[in-house]
Amino acid sequence: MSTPKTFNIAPPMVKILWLLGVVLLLAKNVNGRTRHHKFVVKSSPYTRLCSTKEILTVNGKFPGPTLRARRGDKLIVRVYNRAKYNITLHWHGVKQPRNPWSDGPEYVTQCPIQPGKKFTYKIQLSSEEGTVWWHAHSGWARATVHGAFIIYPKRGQHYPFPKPHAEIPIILGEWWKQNVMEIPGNANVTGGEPILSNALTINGEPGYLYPCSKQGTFKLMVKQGRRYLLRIINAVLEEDLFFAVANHRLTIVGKDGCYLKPFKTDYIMIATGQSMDVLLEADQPPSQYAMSARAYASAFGAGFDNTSTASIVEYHGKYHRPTSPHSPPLPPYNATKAAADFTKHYRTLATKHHPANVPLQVDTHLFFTLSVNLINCTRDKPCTGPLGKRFSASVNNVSFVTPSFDLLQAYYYGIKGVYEEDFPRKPPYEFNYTGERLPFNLLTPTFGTKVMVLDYNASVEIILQGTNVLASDHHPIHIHGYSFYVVGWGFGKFDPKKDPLRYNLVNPPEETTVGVPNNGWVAIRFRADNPGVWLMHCHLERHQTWGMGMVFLVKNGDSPGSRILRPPRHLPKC
Ligand SMILES: *[C@@H]1O[C@H](CO)[C@@H](O)[C@H](O)[C@H]1NC(C)=O
Ligand SMILES: *[C@@H]1O[C@H](CO)[C@@H](O)[C@H](O)[C@H]1NC(C)=O
Ligand SMILES: *[C@@H]1O[C@H](CO)[C@@H](O)[C@H](O)[C@H]1NC(C)=O
Ligand SMILES: *[C@@H]1O[C@H](CO)[C@@H](O)[C@H](O)[C@H]1NC(C)=O
Ligand SMILES: *[C@@H]1O[C@H](CO)[C@@H](O)[C@H](O)[C@H]1NC(C)=O
Ligand SMILES: *[C@@H]1O[C@H](CO)[C@@H](O)[C@H](O)[C@H]1NC(C)=O
Ligand SMILES: *[C@@H]1O[C@H](CO)[C@@H](O)[C@H](O)[C@H]1NC(C)=O
Ligand SMILES: *[C@@H]1O[C@H](CO)[C@@H](O)[C@H](O)[C@H]1NC(C)=O
Ligand SMILES: [Cu+2]
Repeated sequence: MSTPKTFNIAPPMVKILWLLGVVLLLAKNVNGRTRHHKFVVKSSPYTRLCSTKEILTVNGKFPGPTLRARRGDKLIVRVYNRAKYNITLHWHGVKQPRNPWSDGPEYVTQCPIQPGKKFTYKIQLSSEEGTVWWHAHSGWARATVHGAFIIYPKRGQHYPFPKPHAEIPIILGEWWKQNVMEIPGNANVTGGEPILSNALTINGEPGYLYPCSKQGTFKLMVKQGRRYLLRIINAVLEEDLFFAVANHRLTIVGKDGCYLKPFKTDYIMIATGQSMDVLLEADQPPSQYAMSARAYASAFGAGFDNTSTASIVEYHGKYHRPTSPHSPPLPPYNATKAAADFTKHYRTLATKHHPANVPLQVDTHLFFTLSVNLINCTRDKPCTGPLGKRFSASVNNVSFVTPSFDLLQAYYYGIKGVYEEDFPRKPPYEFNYTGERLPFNLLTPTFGTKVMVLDYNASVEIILQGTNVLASDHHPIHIHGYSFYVVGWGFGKFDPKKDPLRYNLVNPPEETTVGVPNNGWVAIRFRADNPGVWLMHCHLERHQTWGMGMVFLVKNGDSPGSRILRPPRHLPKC
């Protein structure tokens, strides 16, 4: 500093460095930070319900590690498969603009990572904010290979709701005493229902209502007068869930990585695949209160896990602990009305900072029926499904056949014979979709690996129509690569004349997994501005396994910024 030399050189250098700093800072603000993670998929022992099993984990944890990022950040996740099963990972609720290569569903966007191999996922966040999650998208591995993915507002930005004192991921899961990886194969031999789980879990713990499981029950310690943000994820394979905290009202502020207009409720219905941001005010007399979940299972005659999981919200302080925590009343398992009474409150914020960009003009009208089907058994013995038949499921009467080579590479490299482009825009026959005693000849679907081609930037409306073909059910439908606005819903058969008149085009909720009501329909809208190959499927694992899925192939646009990115090097091989 004192020598003339330094004195002469320092000011311009400082200026340059300062400018460089500003430029870097700006670049950082625009592009977000890049965060690196290492995920090792392996087998780990798990002891609950008086029995020990090996389960698949990431980094030895169940649930797996929580990812944290800010809006617009990029995450690089290196995945090492040290398990004996094929694995892929999916970032549920993340749009992956122009980059289906890192989306994850096996044989749709990639070949699986085989045992001993590795693959690096690049996750570019865009408009997501709130809670999303990640899970395996291969076989039934997602039962234990999953975790929370929390996306905070950009630096300097705030939540559009009162600041919580603390934030707690609440991951609702499911556990089988049997090796879950063998369940779909075993069920496919008989053609019947897959075996039911033995427990539901909260943050990996079945909780004190199950035998030998009291120890380890998840406990949330709270201070009276404080506010907590629960980031609730339904990672269960086979059940939609009712969830409540005894004596406490909950305020819903977000869903699927999009904010909602806050509303209060005594319970929530969270479908499998969904995530919710929920405020809990610790405003009750100090005590222990159960936080509990059980199935919402609306299909007539179908089996479901009829157990309840519970954890504890415990107030700090000196007081007499009750012998057992207060327990919340939860709606009965078949309470479709209670489910609808909850979901009907969803509205997006539609503010300057969180606008609702609902497509008002539609150029691509699609109508998709969702059915559970039966097919003839080809074994010597009758199958164990209804009427001695084999279960199947379909969208527009097409049961999705998973190929043995991924659709994305087939598309990108022009490999013929992997898929067909004739997925129907509407069902082959119009019938009284939700009627009773439908004719038997509607039961059998057709089979195929069919995609629906969409033009880049098409303005799409899809009516998702549940049917009563074998039995009606509530279907949580998830679309990869997109979020969409749920502009309408109802029970019964969609009426194209009357129902659109009641659409909410002002502040409909923006979702990535929508519950199609039992024997009902939803209308969703989105702009097809993300080129690539994107799966749409029911998130009830058995329905997906039976074929309730289809694939969108969204074409490239004209500008370089509207084409899919080049494939990464070292894609897994089939
Ligand atoms: C399920 O069983 C059917 C009939 O036996 C067979 O054609 C099909 O390949 C099996 N699917 C799987 C995924 O094992
Ligand atoms: C569910 O379990 C309860 C007892 O916990 C029982 O009363 C009820 O009948 C069961 N319901 C079904 C549909 O299995
Ligand atoms: C729910 O199931 C019970 C029997 O378990 C039945 O009495 C009731 O009618 C059902 N409710 C609905 C809405 O289906
Ligand atoms: C299924 O089996 C029934 C009874 O054996 C037969 O009448 C029917 O034609 C079969 N359907 C198909 C699609 O093969
Ligand atoms: C369709 O099914 C519903 C429910 O069973 C029934 O009320 C209605 O009359 C049926 N409509 C026609 C046209 O058959
Ligand atoms: C589905 O397609 C099969 C085969 O063409 C047909 O028999 C059946 O009636 C169709 N079902 C519906 C619901 O369209
Ligand atoms: C997509 O369509 C909208 C509405 O027509 C238009 O405003 C927008 O410029 C289009 N975007 C691209 C990239 O073509
Ligand atoms: C794992 O993936 C490879 C490549 O696609 C495939 O050949 C193999 O059958 C898969 N293994 C299992 C158990 O599905
Ligand atoms: Cu379903």
